[in-house]
Amino acid sequence: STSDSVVTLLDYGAGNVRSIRNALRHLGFTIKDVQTPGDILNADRLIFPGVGAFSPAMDVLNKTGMAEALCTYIENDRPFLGICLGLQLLFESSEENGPVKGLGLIPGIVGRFDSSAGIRVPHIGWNALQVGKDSEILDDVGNRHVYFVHSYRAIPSNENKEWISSTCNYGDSFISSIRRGNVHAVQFHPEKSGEVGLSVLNRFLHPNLPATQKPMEGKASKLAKRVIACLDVRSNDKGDLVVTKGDQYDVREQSNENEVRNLGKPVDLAGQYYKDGADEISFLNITGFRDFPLGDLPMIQVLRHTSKNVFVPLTVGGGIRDFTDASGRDYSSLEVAAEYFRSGADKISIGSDAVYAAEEFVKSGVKTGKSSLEQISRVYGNQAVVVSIDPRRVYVNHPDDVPYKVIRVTNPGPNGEEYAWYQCTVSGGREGRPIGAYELAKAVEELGAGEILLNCIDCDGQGKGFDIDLVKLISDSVGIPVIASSGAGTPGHFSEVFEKTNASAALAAGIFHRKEVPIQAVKEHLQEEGIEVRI
Ligand code: 1PR
Repeated sequence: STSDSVVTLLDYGAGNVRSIRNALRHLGFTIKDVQTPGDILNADRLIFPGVGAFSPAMDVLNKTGMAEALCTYIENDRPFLGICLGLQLLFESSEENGPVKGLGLIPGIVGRFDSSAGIRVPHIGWNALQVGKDSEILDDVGNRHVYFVHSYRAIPSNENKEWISSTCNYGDSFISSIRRGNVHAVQFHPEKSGEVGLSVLNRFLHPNLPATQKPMEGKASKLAKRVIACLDVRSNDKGDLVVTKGDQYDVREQSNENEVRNLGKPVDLAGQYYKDGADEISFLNITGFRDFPLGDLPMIQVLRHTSKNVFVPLTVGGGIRDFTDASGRDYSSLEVAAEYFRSGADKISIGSDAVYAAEEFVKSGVKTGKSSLEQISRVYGNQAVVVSIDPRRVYVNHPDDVPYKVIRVTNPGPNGEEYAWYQCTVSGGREGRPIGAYELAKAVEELGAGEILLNCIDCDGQGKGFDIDLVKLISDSVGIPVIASSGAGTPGHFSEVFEKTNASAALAAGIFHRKEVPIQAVKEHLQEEGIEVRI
């Protein structure tokens, strides 16, 4: 019957569940949305991708009567799959802005990761599981990594141990999945975990699928270092949206025509990088500072199309700020971000606007709560907000020459200068601002950034390696993950940045676009060097 290919989805409207919809469609299922508690009780199989924060989610579930329906459905052992917050809500309570009462089906309290344990919070990225027996939907996972993004987690105890089907190590051991009968829930995102993640969904949707291989028990691992492919996107002079690439941010050819360099089509390249094993894909709308992204719908289209076939995290940046269009209509940065999330982005990245917000904050010491960064982070969580920094190296002779954090550089400047600071810029490097990358990184962490994308204008497109001094400075100064960017030319540059700094991820553009180094070669090199990566 047709109901064999229908899956009921509980989407209470808190954010992006587009990826899960795309993944379910990709697996050949049609989606029936829950409108009433009765739809839950009548479902043949129910997926609950919790989105947003614990407390507002519980409020909605309680107010609509869905909480009770969910409890009944689960107590009746009906096929259920909770994802991320959809796992956490099954527990007794959460410390997230709480304590807040949960559905209370599983004993235990959901608490925050302890960042004093020397780990970065949020837990963002690919980690392996210790899979127990009878996990069923994890049968194809084995040693392979799955994608997590969360700041809160439930921990194993004597009271909940019979629910646990896998655990994961991050600082301590936390519950990465539960299973009892037909009821499953996972802390990771199967819809963002590539082919392995799709297999988890597929096994939930087809419970009697024979094991293709002997189920492997995963072993303890560390969070993998991520390799990210970045697509700088803009319209060329003919008006086509292209992937371009700068040379120290200059994206025009050094020819008479002075054209915008064209390295391919955004959707095609993103699809290719997904197949090649990119752990994440970033789109930067590099003229977003002057073209309003909602007026310029192509970026939204790029996200919509890409997210249909690409099942790893997608970040989009460029032009996220308050804006008044030609007709006088005001848009808030939150609306711009919301549209990006709705179109398939998992994270948004803020450049220029975060610099202004950080300058204000450093000056006044007051969090107004009004900056784009603060607002988007409050609504979508800090794991969804990346701040992209575009610093330029400025050499100085003495550490106290400027009122910014100065470091001793590994390679002296052109006049033998032994020190430098890193000046932040806005508008794609066109304007230097009175704030350093160090001061900015500390400030945006305070204001709610969940991750830093650390570019370096001097190194961009040079292929001579990452700016190790800069990446070390920033990754040692903040507790959120730092993505090293700009300058990758060889696989060795990736191992260098991971061996010498605390970067959590490394991003490259030119070498991938020009097909000089395949992503797989980078991964294999890192693995040979003993660095944990997702293969
Ligand atoms: O200010 O919020 O509108 O955001 C604009 C965004 O666009 C920022 O994230 C900013 O970094 C980016 N951007 C603006 N202009 C450029 C440019 O190149 N002219 N690109 C630009 C950012 C750096 C990386 C590049 C790495 C790796 N470019 O995206 O991919 O440097 O390159 P490589 O591996 O080839 O060395 P807002």
